[in-house]
Amino acid sequence: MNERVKQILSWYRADNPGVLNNLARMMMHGQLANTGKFVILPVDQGFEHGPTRSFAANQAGYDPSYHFKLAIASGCNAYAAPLGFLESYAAEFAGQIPLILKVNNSDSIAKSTDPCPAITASVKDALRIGACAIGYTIYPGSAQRNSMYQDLRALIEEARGVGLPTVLWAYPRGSALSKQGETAIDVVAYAAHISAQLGAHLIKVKPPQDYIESVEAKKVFEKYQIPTQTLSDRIKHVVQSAFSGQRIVIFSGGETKATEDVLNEIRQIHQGGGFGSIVGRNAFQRPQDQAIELLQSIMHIYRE
Ligand code: FBP
Repeated sequence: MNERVKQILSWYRADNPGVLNNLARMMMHGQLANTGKFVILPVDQGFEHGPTRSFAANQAGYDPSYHFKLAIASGCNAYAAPLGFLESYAAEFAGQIPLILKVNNSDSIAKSTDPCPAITASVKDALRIGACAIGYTIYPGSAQRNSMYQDLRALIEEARGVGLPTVLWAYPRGSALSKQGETAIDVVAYAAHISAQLGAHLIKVKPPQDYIESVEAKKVFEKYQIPTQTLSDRIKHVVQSAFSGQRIVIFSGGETKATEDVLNEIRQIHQGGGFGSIVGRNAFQRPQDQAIELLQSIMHIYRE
């Protein structure tokens, strides 16, 4: 284990050896092993957006085994999904890829202005399938955010008690925010900070835009001339907001786009000090060979 991985683990010194071991398991796996960088495959979009929107583009993706194979073949650090997908093939692929069990999820059939995901799996399920972490989504900005934070507090306590770290999807949305505000730099940085305060071990946010939602925050950005023009500037601010870079912050891929657009974004995330990416649709909606090639090009950038 190299010094960088040891340094990252040292930031989690309040945690027990089980949590540290599971963080190390993810950091020592796949093409980015021993770099302190992450590329994770998340496949909860079937639940979140529906199967047709998620898998019609590459119909192999309807099969849960496909995503295990994709994460393994491309050399990801981990594969994250809801209980159904994971438990159906966890035994077959045991020991081949670290798993992150998403323990809450929300569907988009009932559109809600103030969403609140349901708890859909337990810490016990995570242990039973051999997962190395639980995953949980919060929606800062939703009128229901406090119940998400409170449920999370109990889950983190339970997961930590049995040596499992928590990966937090921090996606600002809800009636307190404009649509643009969901990815505003001030809001994303704030969400990353709340996540760190709540005890998240890995924090996942969307790449922020050059837009400031809050009038009060705008004054401060201006007063201290905090740069927000380039994506790498904004990534830097988000990473700093999560305990001065002492929490692992990774960035999501978003809707499927051209390969060069994905790679340009990754270069800027890397330049800004991001710890990696969690790329779903841009991977599994491409044919398998192209998906592996793209994921490996992303890993190549993070290794530079
Ligand atoms: P993508 O790379 O496909 O954007 O996946 C990242 C992710 O966080 C998924 O885990 C999740 O299903 C999706 O984004 C949610 O996106 P949104 O809430 O914006 O619909």
